[in-house]
Amino acid sequence: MTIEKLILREISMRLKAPFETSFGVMQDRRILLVEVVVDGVSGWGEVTTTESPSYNSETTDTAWHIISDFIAPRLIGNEIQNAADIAALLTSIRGHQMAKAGVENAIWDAQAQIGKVPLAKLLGGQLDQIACGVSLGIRETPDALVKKVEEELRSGYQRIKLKIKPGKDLDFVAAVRREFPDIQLSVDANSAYNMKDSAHLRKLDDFNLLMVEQPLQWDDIHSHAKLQSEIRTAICLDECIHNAAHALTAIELGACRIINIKLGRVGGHSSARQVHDVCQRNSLPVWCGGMLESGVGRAHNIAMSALPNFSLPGDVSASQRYWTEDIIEPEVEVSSSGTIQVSDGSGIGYGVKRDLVNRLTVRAKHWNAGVMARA
Ligand code: OSB
Ligand code: MG
Repeated sequence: MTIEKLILREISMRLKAPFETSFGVMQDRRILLVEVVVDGVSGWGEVTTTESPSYNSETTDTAWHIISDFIAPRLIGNEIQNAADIAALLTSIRGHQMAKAGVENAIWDAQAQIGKVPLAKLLGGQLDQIACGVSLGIRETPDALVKKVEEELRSGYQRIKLKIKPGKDLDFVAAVRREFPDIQLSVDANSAYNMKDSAHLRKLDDFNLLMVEQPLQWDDIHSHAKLQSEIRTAICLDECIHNAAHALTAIELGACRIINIKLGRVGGHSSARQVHDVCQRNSLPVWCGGMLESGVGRAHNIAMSALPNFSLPGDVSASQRYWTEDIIEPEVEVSSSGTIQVSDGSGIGYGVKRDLVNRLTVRAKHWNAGVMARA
């Protein structure tokens, strides 16, 4: 396969409602889309950075820089056998997993289309439905949160995750648990606590939570191992895990009992599959995390979630929860039992609405094999 063209676009999309985490509020998303043309076929990927370096060290602008100045020039015109070979071509670029993932995933989509197979199948996926949960941003009051949970449960979602931060934690979790004693409930701190808070975090043990996600520093696996030995609630690592070696480190240290896999954070489908496999070999369940993606990233998340060890509901929910109009057709829909059907169309299995993407585009750059980059 020849990588003939690469088109990098920044689109601007406004979330229906602001989303608050311990590191800040997001609403106006700046999303990079990558389109590759491989053997005449267009494949699409999404760069899942946030606008500021608050979730991890990348931003929309660092990804634009790394793709423009390093990844696109390195790949354009290359002959490859398999999208799984892309990561090896990019090892001289340290870090920047989200930038790499956006490009690698677009090539996976193209390869699946060339082979006329669903991307989920090309990746080794076996599930034809995936289980869905929702991630709820921090609210003003416990009452407001309880109302939101009720609404999401009515839609059928199988697991509710609450964002927490110091000062907005135990009361909120207690209120939701009191109202809904039997639901699958978890919390996500996005690195808002440290080991001095361990006695406080131990109080979460009262609420029969499925997990507490990434309570401690974004890059500190060792402290999570200490904390896990002091609390009963299962720790799930998100921010800390960038590749399969990190996953193995966390497992061997006892730093978590569950891992959340995000395609962007680990650098694309091939690395995600390696993380999945390490967890499966060690009997750790995984689930698919979300980064408030547009439909393109969401479609990739669905394809990945068909792998067999995705045994817990993911943060992959309906397009409609995020966007007035999503950029794919059909939009992602969730059944009344909280599942998404894995598409059996080829590639990501959803069409990209080019007219809408063009209207949302604020900047674009093209590379053609044999021709210099054009703005
Ligand atoms: O930690 O899972 C997270 C959104 C942005 C950054 C980090 C996270 C999140 C979410 C949103 O929880 C999940 C979703 O896409 O619905
Ligand atoms: Mg998280």
